[in-house]
Amino acid sequence: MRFTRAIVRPPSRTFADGLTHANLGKPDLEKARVQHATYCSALEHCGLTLTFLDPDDKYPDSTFVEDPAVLTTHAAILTNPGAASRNGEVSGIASVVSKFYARVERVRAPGTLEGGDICQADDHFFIGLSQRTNPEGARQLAEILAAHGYTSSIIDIRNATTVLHLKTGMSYLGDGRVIAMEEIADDPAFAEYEVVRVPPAESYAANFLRINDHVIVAAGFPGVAAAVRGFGHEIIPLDMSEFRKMDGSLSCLSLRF
Ligand code: CIR
Repeated sequence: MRFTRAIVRPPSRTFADGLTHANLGKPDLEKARVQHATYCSALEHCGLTLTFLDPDDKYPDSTFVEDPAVLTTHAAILTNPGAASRNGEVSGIASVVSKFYARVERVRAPGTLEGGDICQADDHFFIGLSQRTNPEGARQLAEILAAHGYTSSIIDIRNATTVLHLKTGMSYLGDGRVIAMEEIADDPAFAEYEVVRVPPAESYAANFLRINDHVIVAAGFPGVAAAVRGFGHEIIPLDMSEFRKMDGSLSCLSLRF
C-alpha cells in the first residue's frame, strides 16, 4: 500500500486542555509545535504531500486528526467520535476530505467510532472496540468496508486498561507482520499474522507508522526500533514527548491516504 498524501493540523493554543489519562504533566505548547513540524517534515521525507488545516482553539484535541475519519484507497468514512468534546471535529475534517473523495460515507449514532481504533493491514481492517468505539459503530464500519471490498475483524480492548485506542497498542508493519503490546498480542484476530510482542516498558512504541519505504517510530524505545530494523526497514525516530502527555501517538497526528 503506497500513500501519497496526508492531512495534518498543528496543535492549537488550547492543546493542553485536551483529554488525557497519561499523568505525565502538562505539555509545553511551543515544544509540541516544534515536534509537530518535525513530524510533518518526516511525512514529507516519506514522499507525502501534506494538506495543513488551521489549528482550532475550540477543539483542544483536534491536532489528533486521525480520529474523525478513516481514509482508505476506495472509501472515505467520517466517524462519530465517542468523546463528546471531540464530536464537533468531524465537520472540519468533512470539508477537507470531500476535496479528495467523490463519495464520503459516515458512521452514525447510536454508533460511535474513532479512527485510532482502526488499523488497516493491506485489504483487511482490525476494528477495536474501546471506550470510544462501540459495537454499533464497529458494525457500521465493517459494513461500509465490506461494500468497498475490504474484510475486517473485531478486537475488544475494553478491558485493556492502558490502551485508549486499538492503535495505541499495535501497528501493522506490512508483509503479514503485526507489532503489538502484551495486552493484546494474543488476540485471535492475529491468528494468521506474525506477531512481534512489545514488552510493557516499550508499549508506547507499539504505535508506529509504516509509510512507503520508511517506518516512523517514537524515539527512545530501542527494542521496537531494533525489531523494525531487523525486518529490513529504515526507521525515522521522532520525539513525541508532548503528544504522549495528551495520550497521543504517531498515527493520531495525520490522516494518510
Ligand atoms: C483523546 O483523548 O482523544 C486525545 N487526547 C488523544 C487522541 C489520540 N488519538 C489516537 O490515538 N488516534
